[in-house]
Amino acid sequence: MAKRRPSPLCGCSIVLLAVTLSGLCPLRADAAPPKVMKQAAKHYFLPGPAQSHTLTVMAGGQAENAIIVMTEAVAVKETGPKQTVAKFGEVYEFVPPFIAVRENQPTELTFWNLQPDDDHDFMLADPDSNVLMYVDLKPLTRNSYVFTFHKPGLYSFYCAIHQPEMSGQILVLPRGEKP
Ligand SMILES: [Cu+2]
Repeated sequence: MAKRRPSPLCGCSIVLLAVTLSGLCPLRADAAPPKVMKQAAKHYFLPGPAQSHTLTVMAGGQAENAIIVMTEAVAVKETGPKQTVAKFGEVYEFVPPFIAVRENQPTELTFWNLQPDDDHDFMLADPDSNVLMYVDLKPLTRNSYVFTFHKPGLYSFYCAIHQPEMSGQILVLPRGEKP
């Protein structure tokens, strides 16, 4: 019985789709570039008047959408795997690491620090790597902020303590565009 050979067009389409998706929806952001890390001030701050044309962040208020972002322990000294921790150090990640929001749509992000004994932080940079805000995420806390992005584009966020792996991206879509 003759076997059906897969259509070469089909394989091509899958590769094209994968390339397109990897460009649009990276599963993991790159490490914070040096320009961003230089701006990792010792103090925490929210966006001020200088950033208000790009992003508004409020500690509370009305939102049209709500997303929970958790800090997940991938490999830690308490639970291992020991060999992984020995090789990589303790490894954490933001879950989800990729978020899509709409321009001018107030979106509440609530950060759950799930670790009982580890601090994390959240540093957000605009598409030109200018840091817009920097806040701490204490162990076993929930921190909510309402974000309103005023400019479409790809923003990056980082935990400055756990670089390079604890990073993510926020894609701000133009208001009328469906993802
Ligand atoms: Cu961290």
